[in-house]
Amino acid sequence: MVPVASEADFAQLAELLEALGFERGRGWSYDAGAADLRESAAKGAPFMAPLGNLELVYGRRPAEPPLLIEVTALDQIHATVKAWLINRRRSKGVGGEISEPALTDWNARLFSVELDPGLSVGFWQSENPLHNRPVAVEGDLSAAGRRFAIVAARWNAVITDRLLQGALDALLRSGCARKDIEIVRVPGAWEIPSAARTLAESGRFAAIVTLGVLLRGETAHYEAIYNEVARGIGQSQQETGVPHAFGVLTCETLEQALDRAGVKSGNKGFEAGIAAIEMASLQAKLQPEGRASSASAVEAGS
Ligand code: DLZ
Repeated sequence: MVPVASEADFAQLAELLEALGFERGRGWSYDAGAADLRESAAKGAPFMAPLGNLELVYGRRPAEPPLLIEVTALDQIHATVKAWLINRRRSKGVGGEISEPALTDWNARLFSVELDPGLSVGFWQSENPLHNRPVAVEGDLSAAGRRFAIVAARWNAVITDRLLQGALDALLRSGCARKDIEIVRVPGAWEIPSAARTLAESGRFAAIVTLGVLLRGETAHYEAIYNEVARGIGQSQQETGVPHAFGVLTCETLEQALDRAGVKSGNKGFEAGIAAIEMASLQAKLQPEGRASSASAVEAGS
């Protein structure tokens, strides 16, 4: 923690950070000569970033400028700060200098903003795309070269057809070839697990997308059917090792189901398609040999 030189600097930095979208947290302040005999007034203002880290540095000379903020979209931040400085000059008549982003000697690009002589902030972005990324194995969102099966119920077809369109959209736009998608229609949600299991056991698919709609108001034994469908899909996934994306909606009304099938709040079929793509990729990465057994090229015998 380094104290800011003056109250004016404090205000300027706070204004800049707020303009960049930092969320202001609950601060603190006390007056000079407060009961515990502090000599001067002081205040603190936390600014929160969605993702933060703490970096300890040893063996390097102090950074220049000493206040450095690491960002993930340097050029965008540069444009925003530039616009903020122009606006500030117009509205308050105060200046400020901004440098162009330039390479540093630590494999990063950096620009600095001088709000006042002696009050500078630097913004930087690492040139290494893996810098500060948490170490995690993640699936990619590419469906190219993999086979997928979609099992869609015909019951409530006005909605399941929309879910199917959404799932197809996700697969095709992520690079899956149309020939590598098998669509299977079943009478109702009840029949989804057995068809999904047969497809999974065939070993031909990298992932299965399951789509259906159960309406509480119109379905006798709603809970029993839903539990069995969810259990059956989950069991098929666990016992075959093939990822099954769950796109079976459970809604109170037809209107609510339509909203979730693309009318208002996104398309759950699309979301299920994306989940299947990610899980197919992840599954392949988690194999000891790191490759999918259900790639379409392998299937085609090429
Ligand atoms: C019978 C029935 C009912 C009442 N409701 C639904 C529903 O809301 N959504 C759905 O997908 N299927 C429904 N079904 C059909 C059953 O899932 C199943 O297809 C039939 O009972 C035949 O086995």
